[in-house]
Amino acid sequence: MKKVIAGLVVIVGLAAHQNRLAAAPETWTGHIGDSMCGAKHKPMGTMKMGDRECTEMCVKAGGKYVFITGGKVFQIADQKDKALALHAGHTVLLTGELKGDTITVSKIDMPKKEMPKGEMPKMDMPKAEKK
Ligand SMILES: [Cu+2]
Repeated sequence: MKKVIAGLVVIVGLAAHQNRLAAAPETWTGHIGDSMCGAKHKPMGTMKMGDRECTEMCVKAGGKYVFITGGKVFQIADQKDKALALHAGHTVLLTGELKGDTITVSKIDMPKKEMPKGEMPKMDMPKAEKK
């Protein structure tokens, strides 16, 4: 019996070791923010902004997109990923590889259950002509 347990410990230990070596993609739930505000958007004077507006503004002002999960801020390797602008300020499911504190993103998804109706992209309705 002791031998069996010892064997199991070795196998589990090896598996854990291999996991650490392989840079396997992981998926986190968090939100796309900006490097200027970090984990929390600071109110700018009297302006009231949502997370999305704040993230967009900060990035325009020279900030970088970051991924925030569990109060931790991670850098995003590819700043030109169009999904970042699309999901700025949103809660997302982000898949990628983490190295140090930088994530190389492979996929960004919206968690379906958290998609409020108000977040649907607005469509440009043709305006009724005034007569
Ligand atoms: Cu901001």
